[in-house]
Amino acid sequence: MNEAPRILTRRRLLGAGALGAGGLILSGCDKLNANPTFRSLLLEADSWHQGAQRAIGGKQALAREYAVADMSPEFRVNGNADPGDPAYARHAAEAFASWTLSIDGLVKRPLALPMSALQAMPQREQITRHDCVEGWSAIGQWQGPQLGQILSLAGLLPAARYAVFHCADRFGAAPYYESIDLVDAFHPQTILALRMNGQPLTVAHGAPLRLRVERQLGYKQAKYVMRIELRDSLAGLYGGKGGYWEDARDYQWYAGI
Ligand SMILES: Nc1nc2c(c(=O)[nH]1)N[C@H]1C(S)=C(S)[C@@H](COP(=O)(O)O)O[C@H]1N2
Ligand SMILES: [Mo]
Repeated sequence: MNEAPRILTRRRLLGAGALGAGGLILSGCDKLNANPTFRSLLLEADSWHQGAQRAIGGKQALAREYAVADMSPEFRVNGNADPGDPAYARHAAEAFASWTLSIDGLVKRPLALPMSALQAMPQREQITRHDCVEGWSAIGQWQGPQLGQILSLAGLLPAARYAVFHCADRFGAAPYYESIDLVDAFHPQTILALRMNGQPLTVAHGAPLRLRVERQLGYKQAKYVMRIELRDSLAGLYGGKGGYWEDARDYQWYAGI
């Protein structure tokens, strides 16, 4: 795994058959699984071990999706509203044109995905309710590629059990991070949202991309995701509890709603 990450361009993705012409927008739970290119990508992906596949069967219940009319007129900003980091600020100033998302750790092919590649992948759109433990909720629309298809491109090694999201922001000295297991990572509603309510994600809501893992609470919805690391264990990473709030305040790691 000392291999340099591959930059996946739109052309390369098209060559790999990962994308339909022009990319496609999907909504509704299993359209993506019914999509032949996506299915063959998943089936061909040697990323996947049988144990995990079995574990996923029956664990794919969907979070409720809402109609456009249900969308909240205002969606609160919570936690950090800007990473305030110079490298991040430079990327934000150029609309993340030279920024890449890193996928590394227990993968066969470490990747560096530019925005153009993420935007060219099949997109899932979903209107869901975000529930914060601080006692507020908001219904918003999210759009982006499914995390599962990105992990399939990287190819998981058999030991991979968790996806860790490393964020650009911190609280004091502690970086914000979060993690989920592979059941949630390959859940159809788990996306890396590039857009919110029909617009590119703003800095306050987590630009250039944030995790949406819809069956869990607000603090799992990591903003400012810079790097996704595949690990066999959460031990030895920061406080060892799998997330910033889990370490700092003993919040539950599995924040099921
Ligand atoms: N990187 C990062 N992600 C984060 C947070 C944060 O401070 N930093 N706050 C979390 C919490 S507690 C909530 S409720 C939501 C808030 O998302 P919003 O600002 O888009 O409403 O983001 C979550 N993800
Ligand atoms: Mo929250």
